[in-house]
Amino acid sequence: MMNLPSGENLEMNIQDLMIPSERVAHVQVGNTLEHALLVLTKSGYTAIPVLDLEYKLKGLISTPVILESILGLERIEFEKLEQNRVEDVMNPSIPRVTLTSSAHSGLELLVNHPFICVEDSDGFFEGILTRRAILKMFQQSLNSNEK
Ligand code: 2BA
Repeated sequence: MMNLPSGENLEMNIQDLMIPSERVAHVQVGNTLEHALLVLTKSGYTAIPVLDLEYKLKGLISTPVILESILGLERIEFEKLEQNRVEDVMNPSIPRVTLTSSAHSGLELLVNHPFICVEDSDGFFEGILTRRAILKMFQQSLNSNEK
C-alpha cells in the first residue's frame, strides 16, 4: 500500500506488476557476446538480465557494454564477439527486490534504473519490474480518479 500526495492509498504488489521470468528476454553465463548481441537486437531491448544455470541472477548485459568491449584502437574487433563470454563484460551490480519487498522500495529504484529484477527468497529469478508497468498503474489510478 502506498500513500499518494492526494491522501489516496494505492494498492501496489510487486508480483502483480512484474513481467514474469518466462516472458523476460535473458542470456546465461557461458553464452558468447555474439549470442547476447543477437538476443538484445532481436528482442529490441537495450539491457537484459544474465542468469546462471540455476536461474539465479548474475548481472546485466547491454548493447553499449558489448560494443564498448570490442572497440580496438584502430578497428572494431569483431572476433571478440565469439571469443568472449557475457560474464567477462556484464555489469554484476543488479538493482533487485524480492517478491515480498515493499512496492515503495521498487519505486525508489526505478527512479534511476529502467527496470529492476525480482527474485524469490532463495535468490531465484522471478521476473522484472519496469518503469512502464509502474507508470501504467499510476495512469490507470489517475484515470479512475477523474471519472
Ligand atoms: P529499454 O530496452 O531501454 O526500453 C525502454 C522503453 O522502450 C521500454 O520501457 C518500453 O517502453 C520501450 N520498448 C523498448 N523495447 C521494446 C519492445 N521490444 N517492445 C515493447 N516496448 C519496448 P519499459 O517497458 O519500462 O522497460 C524498461 C527496460 O526493461 C527496457 O529498457 C529493457 O531493458 C527492460 N525490459 C523490459 N521488458 C523486457 C523483457 N520482456 N525482457 C527483457 N528486458 C525487458
